[in-house]
Amino acid sequence: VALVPQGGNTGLVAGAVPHDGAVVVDLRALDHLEAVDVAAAQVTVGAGTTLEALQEHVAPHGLSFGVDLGARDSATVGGMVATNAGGLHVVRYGSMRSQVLGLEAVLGTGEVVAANLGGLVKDNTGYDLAGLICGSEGTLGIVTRVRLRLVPTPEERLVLLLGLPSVADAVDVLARVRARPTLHSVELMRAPDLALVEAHLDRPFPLQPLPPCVLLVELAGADPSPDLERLVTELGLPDERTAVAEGDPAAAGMWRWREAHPEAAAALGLVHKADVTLPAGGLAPFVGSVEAAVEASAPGATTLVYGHLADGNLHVNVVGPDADDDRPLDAVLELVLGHGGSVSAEHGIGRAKRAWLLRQRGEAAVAAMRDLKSALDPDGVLNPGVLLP
Ligand code: 2HG
Ligand code: ZN
Repeated sequence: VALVPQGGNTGLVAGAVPHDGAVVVDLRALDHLEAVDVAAAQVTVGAGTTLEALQEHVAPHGLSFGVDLGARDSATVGGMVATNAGGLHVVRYGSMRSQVLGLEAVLGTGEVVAANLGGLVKDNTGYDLAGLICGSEGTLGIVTRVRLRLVPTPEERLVLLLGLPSVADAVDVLARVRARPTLHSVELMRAPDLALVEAHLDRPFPLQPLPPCVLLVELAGADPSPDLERLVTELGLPDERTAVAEGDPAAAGMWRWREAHPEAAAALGLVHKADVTLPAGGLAPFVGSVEAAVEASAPGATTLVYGHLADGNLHVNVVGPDADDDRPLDAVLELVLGHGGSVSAEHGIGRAKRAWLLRQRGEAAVAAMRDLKSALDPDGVLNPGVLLP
């Protein structure tokens, strides 16, 4: 019987959607939290633990989890491992794979594999099974427990909004801040999309009139203020082009503008989603041409572009075309490949992007993936139809 592992059901590439009589394996009941190992700054949790429950569990110890994302109240650790989730702080801590020290998973054979659940930081004894299962989208094993690395909670957190004339200017700012150890996030937003978010949230954005391009920069650490002051002085922007939020509630208020982008798109209708990475040099040309590429195949469509600029990761949301009309997204992904990017940055391949895997990775890599799949799941019962074409 085909099995479809499912966590918080927050995936965006249909990787946890059952088809053809497949049975959903709902993992949310595996939500046990083991004691935090403060000396090692690690914790073991069940796969069904939500990101928010994990964050709340470790916070009293002055520790945080390195991955954060908007769906924190429902996304589960197991799903985040299976999809190698990225989120808001990849520039500082890396994506999910960088946080996973070990895991327990049930393979397609029924065999239970425990890979470094003890959390040894150094263990050079052969293949990295935890790293392999991370990002395998439920096709090699069903994750049941995870040993995670934790990070010290930064003492202070500052969120800065910068209004800029263009995406090229935003990429210049990125070059100025990338080396700062306080850097936690650099997120891109644009005026037309912010206007939609303003309508959705029914309040005005802090910078008026809306600048063509806005960067949200989060700096955190023992004292992030000098880095912030240096950046603001170097950029020499007029006062109405910057806004600063200090501390948690105010910072979360700033983040709301960025996190509400998917909701604002969904309020317009069915959203076609692309989650792509571009090399730094391709970011401005891509943003400059993506709307025209969509318009050519779907006249009148609304295109939102926003994302994690520091990772080269942009989210393109297209509203207007019918559910089964793949042409606008195909145009976006062609453009991405033309710029040397990736058709999936952090959401995975799922069912939605399967047709693109060969183009992205090439025959030899996909053949090696198939060989791994048949070794660990010889009967093909784990999430068939996901990831591999
Ligand atoms: C985000 O960064 C998420 O907001 C979702 O990855 C992006 O819905 C999307 O396209
Ligand atoms: Zn994202």
